[in-house]
Amino acid sequence: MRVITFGTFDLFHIGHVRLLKRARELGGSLTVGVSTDALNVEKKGLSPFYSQDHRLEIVDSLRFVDEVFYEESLEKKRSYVEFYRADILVMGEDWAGKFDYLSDACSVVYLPRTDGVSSTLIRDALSGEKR
Ligand code: C2G
Repeated sequence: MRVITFGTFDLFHIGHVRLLKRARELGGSLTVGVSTDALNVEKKGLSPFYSQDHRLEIVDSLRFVDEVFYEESLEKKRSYVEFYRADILVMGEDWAGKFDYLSDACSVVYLPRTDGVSSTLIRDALSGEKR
């Protein structure tokens, strides 16, 4: 079974590790779509701290990630699922229900997030800190 998941993976942290590890355990290979800087600006109005090249390289270096690519649009999920021949789409539970419309193309699974950590929390904590 081939698994696909998507994310920004900015300020890479333990929640990202656990999500990707659990996603990989659902199948025999894991493909990860790393959202581009432009997609983040467009959808969240926020430029990631790490560039897309660095985010992609970090995710690609993990032993439980087999393949990476740039996710350029949220609306292209179906074509990514088809192109990478994914059997299972994994998303964090913050997206629960949002991708059920793809269940004719693959299984759609939402995994629980890790509590107490996020890129936003790290960003906010560091921006308030004195050097
Ligand atoms: N995650 C987690 N626990 C956390 C933080 C994040 O399990 N404490 C998971 C998210 O649920 C997601 C993945 O890690 O599955 C990547 O998180 P983000 O970088 O925040 O990505 P996101 O903004 O959800 O993805 O098509 C979706 C887009 O690419 C955006």
